[in-house]
Amino acid sequence: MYSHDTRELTDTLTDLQHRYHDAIISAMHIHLDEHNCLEVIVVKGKAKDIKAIADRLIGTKGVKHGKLSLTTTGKNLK
Ligand code: NI
Repeated sequence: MYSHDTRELTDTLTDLQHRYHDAIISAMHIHLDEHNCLEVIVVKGKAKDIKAIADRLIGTKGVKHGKLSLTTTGKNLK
């Protein structure tokens, strides 16, 4: 979640998503109110790679809040 009032931040986040286009399957942008935007980004790949992408996006200066949620199709699931 971030404020789109900082144009540079919006550009930075978009640039990052293009950099990781191989892993990013889908992105949804929600205009929460007059200032704040929420982006939900679906990423597929190895956990360590996904964590690195999440850390980079969430760690970008100006991002107010971010959370990584992981799931798996792993063999141990029944
Ligand atoms: Ni928005």
